[in-house]
Amino acid sequence: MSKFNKNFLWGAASAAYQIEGGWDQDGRTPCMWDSICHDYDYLTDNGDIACDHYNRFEEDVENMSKLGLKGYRFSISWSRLLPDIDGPVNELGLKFYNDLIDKLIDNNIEPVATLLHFDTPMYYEGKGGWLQRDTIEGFTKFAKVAFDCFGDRVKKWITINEPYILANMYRMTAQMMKKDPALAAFQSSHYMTVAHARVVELYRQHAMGDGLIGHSPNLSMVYPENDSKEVIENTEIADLFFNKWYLEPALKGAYPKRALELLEEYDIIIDITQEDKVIISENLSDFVGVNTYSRMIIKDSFDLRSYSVGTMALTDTSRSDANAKYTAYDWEVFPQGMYDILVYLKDQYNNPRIYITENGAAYDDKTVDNGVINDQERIDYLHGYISKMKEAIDDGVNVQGYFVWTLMDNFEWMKGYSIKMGLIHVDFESLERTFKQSAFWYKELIQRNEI
Ligand code: GBH
Repeated sequence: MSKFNKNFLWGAASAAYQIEGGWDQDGRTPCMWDSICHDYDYLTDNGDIACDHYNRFEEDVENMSKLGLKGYRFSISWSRLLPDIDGPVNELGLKFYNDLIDKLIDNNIEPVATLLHFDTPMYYEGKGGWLQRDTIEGFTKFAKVAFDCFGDRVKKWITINEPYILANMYRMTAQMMKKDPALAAFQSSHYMTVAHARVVELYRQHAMGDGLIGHSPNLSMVYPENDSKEVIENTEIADLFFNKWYLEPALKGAYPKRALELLEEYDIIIDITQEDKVIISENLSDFVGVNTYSRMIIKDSFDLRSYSVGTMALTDTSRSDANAKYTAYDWEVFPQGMYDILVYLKDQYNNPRIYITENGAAYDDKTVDNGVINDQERIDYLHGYISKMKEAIDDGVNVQGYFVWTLMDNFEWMKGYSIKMGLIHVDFESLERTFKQSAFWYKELIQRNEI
């Protein structure tokens, strides 16, 4: 048994579009996910109601309190707070987040707010979203409103969640439209990087900017499938574009030189100005939020132009290990990856302050007789990953908190309601919430503060 520091921030995470519902309630206007769900035929599910958290947040905070959470990571819906491109603050949207934050604080739960979790408003997305430089300005204005309204009570801020995943959406759209996918991915990711730095700068200048600010990239340790020279080289390149491209600007103030050289070699010419470079170099994050779930095993072929085609073409998790376990998402359970990515961050980035902002697993939870939801597999997953996180802490990695993905079952993007990752089960007919066994397990872990 091994004890955590007494201030260790145990929490759970969520995102606005995945739980709030109330998609057109009280003046909210559509975000890109309303459009993906309503305007195309890809998906049968949508987030119109989701967990109806917008109307049931009080019950949800009470559940968090029963769980003994010390922190809660949520995201602010940009188009709920600012329904129009240059319009005023939506008073009812503002009230919702004020009430949520106050209720959290009343229950001794620290609010940790994410500004953008995949839900860019349509008033920007319709003009090209993160492929357009204008969006940086708009995002900065939104951040200012959020700091003005909530900065007195929210002292940990995450600018952008998983810019790689968002950039990848522009890549896929470009591909469908027979445009240059690599250009779309790298251009959009660059504008997000600049937006992050601008918002960090703004926060530092803000009267209530006395907390911490960072971003939450999705990170995975990369491993070569064999030790051939080509595979080793590809593994370095995968690391460069999957991890370092998102880490170096925020933690060291510049893109890795080798990455910029490769973009040039592949003739991927993106708009990076001198001013961008200055803003990035002058506004480093206070911490890095780590979203991590599995690992990547890198094989032989690599082409930056088709980089990340299919979700995992470059980053295929191999099934070569017969003993490996997989989640319902088909991702490999690999707790050692948690240890390795944390030690990597310590070694490569001079031991930064770290919060695990997402980690958790999808399983098909079965309900047994007396209403008990026995998700032993999720408990095993969490136990394995948290133990490895602790090992890394004992080896000197500066991890200050851990947030389970996710508080309750919710709208899992392209997978709709078919994928369940919550500590709390949600019946999407009655919207009734039920604690899973993993919730009771997590509660005990927090209480004991040891693994
Ligand atoms: C992140 O998605 C997002 O930030 C979050 O909104 C999302 O709900 C969450 O992760 C879960 O997907 O097989 O259990 O190991 C980013 C892409 C794709 C990452 C699926 C986790 C496998 C989960 N995610 N992946 S698991």
